Amino acid sequence: SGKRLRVLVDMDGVIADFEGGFLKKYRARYPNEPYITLEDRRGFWVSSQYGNLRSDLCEKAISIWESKDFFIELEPLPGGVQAVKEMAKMENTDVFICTSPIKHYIHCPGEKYAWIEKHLGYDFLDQIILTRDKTVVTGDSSVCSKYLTVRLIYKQPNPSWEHILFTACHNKHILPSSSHRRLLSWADDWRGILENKRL
Ligand code: UMP
Repeated sequence: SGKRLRVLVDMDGVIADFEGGFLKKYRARYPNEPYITLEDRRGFWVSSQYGNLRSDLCEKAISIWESKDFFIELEPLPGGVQAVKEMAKMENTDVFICTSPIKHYIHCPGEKYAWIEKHLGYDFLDQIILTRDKTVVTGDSSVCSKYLTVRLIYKQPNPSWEHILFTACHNKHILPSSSHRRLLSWADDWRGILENKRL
């Protein structure tokens, strides 16, 4: 069934609900501060949009994901865990979870490992790639929620993989482009994209 595929699957906004988890904890911690609904989110960086709302809110937003238990308590996004498990069982398919930890490293990297163990199982700990620059990682296909402008600031503009844009609240308004196929959700045809990459 065609060539062997290496698929890089992002965590935040693809299999783990970073945006939903952030908003819930931000509102609980700062009940009297303004917030941005998921409907009104624009741009990958939550901190930038909060900072534009009022400058001190940038730091308040950051305080949420720098807190203990933020990353481990993120809810799985619908269908994501099931899809990744199914993908990993497919013939000639290597699945890696490729995610960028925040630089406030005291909780985040360990909790990302714990999240993978909790939801995907102990053996999946072999499949984790933590990197702040995903372009140094090679693969055929990468499912990620960041969009073009974020890619452009990467140090190497031409990674070896094709970026498949996973629809998230912050990128759903961006028009489709020939260089970025989309997965609307895990109910969308990810199997078809993989088979197409195998040709
Ligand atoms: N992140 C920030 N600031 C934001 C939004 C997200 O630092 O405003 C962090 C959370 C994740 C990382 O650790 O960025 C995104 O990881 P990837 O989705 O690129 O793997």
